[in-house]
Amino acid sequence: MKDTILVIGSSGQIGTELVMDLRSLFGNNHVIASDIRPSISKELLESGPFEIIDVMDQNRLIEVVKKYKVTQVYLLAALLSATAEKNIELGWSLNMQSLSNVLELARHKHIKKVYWPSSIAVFGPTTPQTFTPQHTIMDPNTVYGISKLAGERWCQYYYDKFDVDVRSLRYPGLIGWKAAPGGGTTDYAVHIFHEAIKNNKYQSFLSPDTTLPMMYMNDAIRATIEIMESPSENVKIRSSYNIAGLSFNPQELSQEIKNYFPNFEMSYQEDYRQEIANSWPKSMDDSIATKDWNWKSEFDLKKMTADMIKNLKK
Ligand code: AKB
Repeated sequence: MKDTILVIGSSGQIGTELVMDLRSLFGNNHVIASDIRPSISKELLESGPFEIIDVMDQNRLIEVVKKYKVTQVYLLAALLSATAEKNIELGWSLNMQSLSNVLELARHKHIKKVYWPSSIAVFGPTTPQTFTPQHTIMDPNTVYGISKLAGERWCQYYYDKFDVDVRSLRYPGLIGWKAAPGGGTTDYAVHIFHEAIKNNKYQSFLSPDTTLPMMYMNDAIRATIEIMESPSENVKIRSSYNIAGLSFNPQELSQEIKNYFPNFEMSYQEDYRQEIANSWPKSMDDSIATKDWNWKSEFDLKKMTADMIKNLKK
């Protein structure tokens, strides 16, 4: 039997792209998009099923899973780092309850497989910041990071105790042109492209030398589908895998953009997000993902910038 996939949080930055790629692999009617708000992507709404779901409502989740005979869930709904710092109770409850609801669906055999994203935010100020290892100190000091670390432990727990087939990646900052990011500390790396094209200038809320791990969306979607499609025995880590793409700071990104817009002006005005960024790694060691399921990123700064500008200009 062919798998049927439910993507929860499909109107966001990752979901918008992931749904379309999954639909081309599994067939349009085998990938159900869902979100608490409608998608702004016409392509997504017209190419296959879409359901309004509040992920906190377990009965509604079960109803949709039964309606479409869903076998896999990709849970993307979450409050990201910057937004969660502004609303700590909602950040904690949404990020934890949504995961718990989906893991429970799997424990009670309504579904067979779960994808849930973690983040580089699981690391904290005393984690080694360069080439951060898979297994190291984890002392997150943001609500988002704390919820992601707790979520990783829950994933491992459900795998160990109930044999739930859950898979996860620690996403770095994600950069794509199809949909806007929503409330993260790494969002500047998307906004800068839009502003460069529209206004030829950008004010960064992170300092020029704030290096963070980042990844182009094409790589992130490929990594997500690759880990979900890997044979179960290759997925040896059931908390979450480090994955690496590229690392850069606002100054380096603005230099690269200047190759396309020579008069581009960059200014800097740090805000509360600087402190969040300061607590995160600068680069990641993803050698275990490479060893276990053959992960390798393809986009460097030059290739990513060229692709972003080409597509946004259209
Ligand atoms: C954020 O900035 O909150 C996210 C993340 C790194 O998980 N992009």
